[in-house]
Amino acid sequence: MTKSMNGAESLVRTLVAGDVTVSFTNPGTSEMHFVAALDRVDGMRCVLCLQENVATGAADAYYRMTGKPGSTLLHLGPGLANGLANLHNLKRARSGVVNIVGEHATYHRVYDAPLTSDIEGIAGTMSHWVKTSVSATDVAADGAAAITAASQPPGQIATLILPADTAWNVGSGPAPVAAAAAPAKVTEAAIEAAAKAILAGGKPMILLGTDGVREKAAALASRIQQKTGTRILGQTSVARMERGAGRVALDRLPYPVDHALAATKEITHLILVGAQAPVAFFAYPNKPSTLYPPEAEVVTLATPAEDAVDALERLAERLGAAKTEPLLTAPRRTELPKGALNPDTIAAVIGNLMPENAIVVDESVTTGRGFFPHSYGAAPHDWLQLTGGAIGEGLPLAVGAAVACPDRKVVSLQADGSGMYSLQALWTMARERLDVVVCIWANRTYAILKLELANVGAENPGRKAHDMLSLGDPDLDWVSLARGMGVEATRVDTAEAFADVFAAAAKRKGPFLIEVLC
Ligand SMILES: Cc1ncc(C[n+]2csc(CCOP(=O)(O)OP(=O)(O)O)c2C)c(N)n1
Ligand SMILES: [Mg+2]
Repeated sequence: MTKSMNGAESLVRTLVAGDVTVSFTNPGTSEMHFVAALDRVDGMRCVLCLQENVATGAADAYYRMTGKPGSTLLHLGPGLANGLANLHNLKRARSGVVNIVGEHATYHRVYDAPLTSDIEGIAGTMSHWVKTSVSATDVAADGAAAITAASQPPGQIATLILPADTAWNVGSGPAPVAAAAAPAKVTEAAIEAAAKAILAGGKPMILLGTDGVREKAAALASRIQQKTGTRILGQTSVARMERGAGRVALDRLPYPVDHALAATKEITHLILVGAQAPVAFFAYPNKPSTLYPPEAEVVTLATPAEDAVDALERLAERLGAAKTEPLLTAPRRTELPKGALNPDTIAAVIGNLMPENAIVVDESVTTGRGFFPHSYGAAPHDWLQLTGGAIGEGLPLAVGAAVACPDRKVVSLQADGSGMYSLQALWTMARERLDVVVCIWANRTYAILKLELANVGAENPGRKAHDMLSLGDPDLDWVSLARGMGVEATRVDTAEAFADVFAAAAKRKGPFLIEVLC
């Protein structure tokens, strides 16, 4: 007699058939049938993460690098809750993911067992699509609907809640997955409005969001800039930028309010391509919330859900810029620096030694403010950033990028305070032999918050306030933390030593951590 397929296996087969081929997992009892099914089905890579925020952050980078959703496996409400901060970042990156969250068996919920919670309520805060399966025969179809929802442009969070009995009872077998819609094309009216703004005789600026800073879109924007003099800029945080030699040397709107206001001071027309009209991360006494002149006209050429490349192509055509050459950066290596380690010498080392086709994951916070100029002409690379301001995503993003692109070197540029939120990612790097070089900026402080304390106008902060912003006493020992999770590591305190160790780490395969005292 052939055994019939249970709900869990029907779901896993649906996921694989729907091209969801990776699961970042942290399972518990309620997910055991799903775990067993993973074993029976070929084609699903399972990556164990030792904290759920590692799983959700990894799923974010996986989408950014492949353009398709991966999945997570999380344990009831508390497991999902642990992953929420990076789901927030994932949402701000406009990535897609299918979260599978285990739940008590349908008949067990009335007993209010200790792990019972309002999972739909928790999921709803960070999901575009939430469903609890009601029976084993529905699970596969629900999974198929979740994949379609997650793949909706520009990427969505779909959370499927799986009661244990819907996993273990007899299921339907795999369900077909409907294709997601392609990104919509913008209207002719949007092209015309953008063209009018650019030709109005003022000082227009094109602000590029994630889809606008990718190689092809940025080159089109550069053609328009070269033809019309329109300034082009990336928004402050973008999910993925393609940079380096042979590409457009784009800058981003700076994070500090005064710098951002200086960058947009004279703008008369702001043309948005997959970007939001810029606002300050926080309010500060006597400073504006919006980061462009109030009288400037804001025109949306393309929303994040629309096709940015098509929109820029049509706009370039409309402006007679289709054949204008874009301004691409020549290869240029900055000098290798000597002496003390500081943000400038660190940036010079990274720019000079950038591995070819690397994926840079940047959660450098204060140390990284001025990194860009040193790598305009570096070997071509991708640059992933923190998009939602919830620190603790850098190391998980490095895991997801390395899983997505096993043939590329991942360079993780990591502030120390932010790194401590999810350092369990190091263990997954070792377990999966991921090709990541992690550089920790060990300034042993929450440097940014010291600046913010002054910015918000806090009066005479004393010892207690400063203690809340210092990471000393005891100093974190990143070399031991890494070794304790199976990652080789070393510490450097000069620019020469950093360059030597980084160059060697870039050449070898597998995870390596450099604690950079700065
Ligand atoms: C989830 C989350 N918790 C807390 C904060 C507040 N916060 C912003 S920056 C920061 C400290 C960052 O310090 P570090 O990563 O060492 O960067 P540095 O400024 O020293 O370069 C904190 C705690 C946040 N943004 N997100
Ligand atoms: Mg720090």
